[in-house]
Amino acid sequence: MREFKIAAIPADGIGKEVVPAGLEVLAALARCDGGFALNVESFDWGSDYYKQHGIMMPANGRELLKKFNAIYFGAVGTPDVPDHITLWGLRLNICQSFDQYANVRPTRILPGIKSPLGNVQAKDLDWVIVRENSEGEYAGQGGRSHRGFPEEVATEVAIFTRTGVRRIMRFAFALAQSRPRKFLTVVTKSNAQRHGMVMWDEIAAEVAAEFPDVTWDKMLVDAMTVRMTLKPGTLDTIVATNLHADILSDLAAALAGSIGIAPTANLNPERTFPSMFEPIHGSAFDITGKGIANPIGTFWSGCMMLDHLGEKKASARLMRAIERVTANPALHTPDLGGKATTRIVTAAVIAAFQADHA
Ligand code: GGG
Repeated sequence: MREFKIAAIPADGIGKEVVPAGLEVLAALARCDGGFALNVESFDWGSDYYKQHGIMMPANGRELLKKFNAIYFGAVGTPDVPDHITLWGLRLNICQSFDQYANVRPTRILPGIKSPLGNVQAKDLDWVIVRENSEGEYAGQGGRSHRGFPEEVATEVAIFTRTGVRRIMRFAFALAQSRPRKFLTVVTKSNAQRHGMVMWDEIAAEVAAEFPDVTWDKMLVDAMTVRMTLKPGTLDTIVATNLHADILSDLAAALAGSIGIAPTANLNPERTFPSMFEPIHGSAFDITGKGIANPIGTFWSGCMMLDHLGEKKASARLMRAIERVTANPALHTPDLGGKATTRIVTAAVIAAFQADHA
C-alpha cells in the first residue's frame, strides 16, 4: 500500500468548507482504489489563528510542513484583517519558503458548463497557464518611508532573475511539449517595462532553442485579454509573470464558466520541498457559511495532487467523476446558476467514481 502524508490547511472563509469536502472525496477515492492511502493532518492556521496569536502560522510552520508529501490548501482572506497580512503570512509564505516556483493552472470548459463566450466549444478553450510563482511583481521587494507625511513614498519593485526566468521558461516549454499541440504563448509587457520584461523575452527566445519541436509566440498582456476572449482556440500553453498570470487566470476561469471550478498546483518541480494544491478562488466571505461553495475547484486540485504523487489512475478516475457531475445541471452550485449545495456535489462526485469502479 502506498501511503502519502498530506497537510491540510483549509485556512479562511469557504476554504473551511471546500477542503473538508475535498478530503472526504479523496478518502473515499483511496478506499475505492485500494492501492494508496492518504494520512492527513489538518492545521488550523489562517486568519482566526492570526487573531489569537498575531501570526498566520507558527514560526516553526515550515519545519512542520517539510515532512509532508503534499499540502492541500483552501483560501486566505478575511474582511477584518488586511489582505497583504493574510496572503503574505500564509499562502505566499509557504509558496516562497518551499520554492514552489511553478504555479500551474489548467482551464477547460467542463461538460455541462456554459462559457460566457456563448458559442465557444470545449475544444476551443483548453489551456494551461503557467504562472511564475516566486519572484516578479510579488517578490516582496520595496518599502514605505515618511509614513503619514505629504512626502510619503512607497515602492513595489518587480524582481526578475536570470535563474528565475530561465527555470519557469524551461518548465513552460517542457509542459507545452508534453501537450498535443506543442504550442506556447509567452506573455510579456516589454514595450512599456523595458528592463525585466525585455530580459524575460530574451530568455524565452534562448530557452525556445532547447525545444525545437515547440512552436511559440509572444503576446503583450493587454492584447492577451482580447485574444483569450475573441480567439480562445489560438491558445494552448501560456506562461506569464506572477502578476500577469494572477490576473489572466481569473479571466480564464471566468471564461470557462466559474472561478469555483478552477484548480491550481504550486509546484516545487525538483521535489526538494512539498508542493501545494488549492482552488484558485479566495475565501469568498460573501457566501461563507451558506454551504453553497462550489467544491469542484478543490476536487480538481485533488486530481492534480494525485497526479503529482504518481496516482495517475485515481486522478483520472476522479476527473471522470467530476465531469459526470458537472454534466448534470441539477448538480450545479449557484455560481453556475444552479441550486446544489457543497454537500450535494460532494456526494454526487463520490457516487460517480464509486459507480465507475463497479
Ligand atoms: N486559494 C487561493 C487563494 O486563497 N487566493 C487568495 C489570493 O488573494 N491570492 C492572491 C494570489 O494568488 O497571489
